[in-house]
Amino acid sequence: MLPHAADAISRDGKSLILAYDHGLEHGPVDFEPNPATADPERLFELATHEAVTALAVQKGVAEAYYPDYEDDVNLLLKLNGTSNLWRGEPNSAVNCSAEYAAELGADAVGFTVYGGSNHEVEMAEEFREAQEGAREHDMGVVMWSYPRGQGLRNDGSPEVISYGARLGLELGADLVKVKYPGSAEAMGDAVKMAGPTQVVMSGGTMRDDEAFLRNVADAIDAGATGLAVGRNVFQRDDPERILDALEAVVFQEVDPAEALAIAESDD
Ligand code: FBP
Repeated sequence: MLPHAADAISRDGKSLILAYDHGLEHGPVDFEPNPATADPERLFELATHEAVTALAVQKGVAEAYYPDYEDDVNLLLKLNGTSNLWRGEPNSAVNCSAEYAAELGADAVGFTVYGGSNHEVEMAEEFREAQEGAREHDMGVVMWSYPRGQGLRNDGSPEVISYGARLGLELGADLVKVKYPGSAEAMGDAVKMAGPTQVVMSGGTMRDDEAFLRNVADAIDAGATGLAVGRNVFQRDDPERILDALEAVVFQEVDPAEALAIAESDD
């Protein structure tokens, strides 16, 4: 396999990114199902699970915790973010530079782009600076490509998600994170649109083991190279167990039911 700029946050061409920017993006409500996860240390510990290829966090969390984990965890540093207290048209404040991300030891940077928002133009310009800065420091670039905003009626439609995947390629992301478009076929279309940019599926809201793992397996079958997941791991009572199952589904392409059996036997 040829080297890819996302290799530093992948294994054998696959990625399992543990996303933990929810304290900013959604607020404390996301930690209610499993209160221990409000403590970033719990997530850094989870990120040492061998299934996890990178942990995505914001600057403040990285500054406070990453020095203790830099040997065991690959860092994907988000460079922008917005709180759920913001009620305006979708936008995301740039709160960290690529240069500072490199100083903190990041392997890759993450950046949200809301195509279709009234702020799309400025977000694309800000992405340019992040992307070129990451190139200068040999860091991978992950785009959270979530088209949404005033101009979009159905931001979960397969067409819009394929367009979001394509924005990743056009703007120079190595990996683009898109919502699951509802079927393997639609995911396959998004993967085609992204070309050499790898596509990972966003975890989304909590659902039961089978339903969640089935979406992941379908996405992988369709050519996605993995997932970036938060709530479907850390909101569970036993996050390690679902990581065991995800490891089997993502890296060994094991069927979800068998993966769950493997996870049970590991307990
Ligand atoms: P989840 O797996 O919990 O959805 O996390 C992935 C993620 O992209 C996070 O990085 C981010 O905080 C959140 O979803 C944003 O989702 P949305 O804006 O759709 O609520």
